[in-house]
Amino acid sequence: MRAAKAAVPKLILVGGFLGAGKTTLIVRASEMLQRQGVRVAVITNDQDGGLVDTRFSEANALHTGEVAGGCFCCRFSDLIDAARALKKYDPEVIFAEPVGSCVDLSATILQPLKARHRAEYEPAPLTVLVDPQLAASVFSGTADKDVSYLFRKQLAEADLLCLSKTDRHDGCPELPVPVDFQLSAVTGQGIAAWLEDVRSGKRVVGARILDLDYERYAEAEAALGWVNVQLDVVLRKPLSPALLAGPLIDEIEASLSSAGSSIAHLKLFDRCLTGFLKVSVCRNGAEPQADGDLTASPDRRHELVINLRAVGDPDELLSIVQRALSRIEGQIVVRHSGAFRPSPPKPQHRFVNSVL
Ligand SMILES: Nc1nc2c(ncn2[C@@H]2O[C@H](COP(=O)(O)OP(=O)(O)O)[C@@H](O)[C@H]2O)c(=O)[nH]1
Ligand SMILES: [Mg+2]
Repeated sequence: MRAAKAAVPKLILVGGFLGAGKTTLIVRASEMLQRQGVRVAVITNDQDGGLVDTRFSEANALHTGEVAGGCFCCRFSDLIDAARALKKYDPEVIFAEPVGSCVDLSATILQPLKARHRAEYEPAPLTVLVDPQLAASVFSGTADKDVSYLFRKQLAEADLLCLSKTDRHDGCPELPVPVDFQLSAVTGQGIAAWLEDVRSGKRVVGARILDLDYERYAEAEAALGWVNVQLDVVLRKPLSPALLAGPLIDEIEASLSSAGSSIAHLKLFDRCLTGFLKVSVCRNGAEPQADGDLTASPDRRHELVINLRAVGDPDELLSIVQRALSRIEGQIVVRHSGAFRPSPPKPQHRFVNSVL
């Protein structure tokens, strides 16, 4: 008699453009699963270190691994290592969030997982999350051309297409592909149904493989400037995270807008002993949205992480961030500072056909 096959963790990749709501959805979905007794872990990803997403996931008490310094496709073996490092928590579900400018995840992540790692992980269908406002600007022709290119490619390879932030929008924008779920991480709408579907094993995983021109893809990614900064701050006078992070994000947003730099995602994480807060803006002129503890008491010591992705020169973007930081009254120790354009993607593996 054959021994029953041990259950392996479900690896759920949640893709979608910068600011679509991937981290927020993962945190909310993780809370829902944990309430049902399901063990969950998260893997974040970025081209650089100093990640808001990692700190936010950890602050929400989730077991969190990180692949930093390159996207999952270029660092596939780091993704596997990160998943293995999480095994000590015996997760039943691992959410993995690829870099928001990444495409070709089916060919470079899902197929290699199916072909080589099925005994360890069960990949779920590729979820692509879509911000309705970005979708509307792409399909009305008003979005940046490189952003539109990446966005359309992401849409084209989705196994499951989900619309995010439905609490803020009435109805569904016209999309060239059908929407599977309409989700809100604020009200929880649609999340249970999405989780049931994505965990069911009923859908083909990585059913679509893109026909992708890597030069054009590299050019579109390189149009974006990337800034990651991580600091320890000791304020002269105590402030709550809301009163430190709020004015900072307002000032950075205003400077980017007056410099004519189109924001893809500007996010700021602030943690002190009294609480934590993430504030973020996904387009110029938008009101910052906050997740975390808005009522935390003032404190002098803060850990600040700022991640900015915007169309523009990375050094100019970094100066804008530094100018805003220079107005903080207190001592600052810089733990990490990076400003660059993403380098051309060179996937470790690339399958041209879907693996059965
Ligand atoms: N109103 C609303 N805002 C959301 C929702 N999901 C995410 N957001 C906001 O959208 C911004 C970007 O979310 P985030 O999860 O960081 O996006 P990511 O870059 O795709 O991981 C944050 O300010 C979130 O608060 C949602 O369902 N409703
Ligand atoms: Mg994120």
